[in-house]
Amino acid sequence: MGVLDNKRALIVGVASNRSIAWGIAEAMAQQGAEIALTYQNEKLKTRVEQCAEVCGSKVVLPLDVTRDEDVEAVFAELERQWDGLDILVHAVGFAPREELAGSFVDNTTRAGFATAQDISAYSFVALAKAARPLMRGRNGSLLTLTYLGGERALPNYNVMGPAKAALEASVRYMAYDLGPEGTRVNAISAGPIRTLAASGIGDFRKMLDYNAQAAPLRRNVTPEDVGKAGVFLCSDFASGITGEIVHVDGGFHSVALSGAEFE
Ligand code: NAD
Ligand code: 0WE
Repeated sequence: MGVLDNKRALIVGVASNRSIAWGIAEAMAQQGAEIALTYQNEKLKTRVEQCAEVCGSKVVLPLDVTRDEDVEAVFAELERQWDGLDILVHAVGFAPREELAGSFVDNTTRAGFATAQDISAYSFVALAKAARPLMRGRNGSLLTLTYLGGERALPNYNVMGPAKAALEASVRYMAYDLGPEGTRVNAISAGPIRTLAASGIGDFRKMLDYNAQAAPLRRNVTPEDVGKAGVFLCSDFASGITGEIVHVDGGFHSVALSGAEFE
C-alpha cells in the first residue's frame, strides 16, 4: 500500500537517472502512482525509455515545452490513455549557457532573458492550462522545482534568478486560480545537486562543498530527498498546502553565518 495508490502522475523533466525529476518519479512509483514520462528530444528518448521501464511507466511521450503543439499532443494522448490526471511535475529549466557566468548586467541579453522566462517559468503555466480539464475536481496537485537563486542573488545563476522568481510568483497565482476546483500548486526549492543541468557550471564542486558545510544538516541533498518531499506535497498528507515553496536544502536557506570558519 502506498500513499499515491490509484494516482496518475505526469512527470516532465527526466533527462537521465540523475535528474531530480527521476528521483521524484521513482519515489512516486514506489508509493503506488502510475507514471507517464516525457522526453525533450530524440537524443534523450532512449534514456527516458529506460527510466520508464524501471518505474513501470507505459506512457512515454515527446515534449518540447517551447512548442504549443507538443503540449497539446501530450494531453490529448493522456486523455486517450487515462481518464484523468492527479499529479503534474514540472522539472524543467534552461537559459543560454553563456549567460550563466560572469557579470549579470553585462552578459544578459533580451533574447536570453526571454528564453529563460519561457522555458523555466511560462512552461509551468502552459502545462497547467493544458492539464486543467484532466485535473479538475480530483484534488490534483501540481509541483515545480525552483532554486534559492530566485529569492537571493548569488554568483553565476544570473538570468535564471529572475526566471525562478517568476516561476515562484506563478506558483502563487496558479494556486489562487486553481484552488476553487480542488487543485493545489506548490514548489520545492532544492539545494544544489549534480545533474546534467549543473554540468559545466563553473566551480559547481566548490558550491556543493560550501553548501554542505553551511547547511544545518551538514550535507548536500539528493534526488531521493527531493523525491520524498515531492511525494508528500502531491499526497493527501498535504491536503491543506498550496501556494507554498518548500525548501529541501538541508536548511541552507535558513542560516546566515555558518560553517567551520565561524565555529
Ligand atoms: P536535468 O538536466 O536532469 O533536468 C532538466 C530538464 O529540463 C531536462 O530533462 C531537460 O530535457 C529539460 N528541458 C530543458 N529545456 C526543455 C524544453 N524546451 N522542453 C522540455 N524539456 C526541457 O537537471 P535538474 O537539475 O534535474 O533540473 C530539474 C529542475 O530542477 C530545473 O527546474 C532546475 O532549475 C531545478 N533545480 C535544480 C537544482 C540543481 O542543483 N540541480 C537545484 C534546484 C532546482
Ligand atoms: O536551475 C539550475 C540549472 C539551470 C540551468 C543550467 C544550464 C546548464 C546548461 C539552466 N540553463 C542551463 N543551460 C545550459 O546550457 N540549477 C539550480 C543548478 C545550478 O545552475 C547554476 C547554479 C546551480 C545551483 C548556475 C550557476 C550557479 C549555480
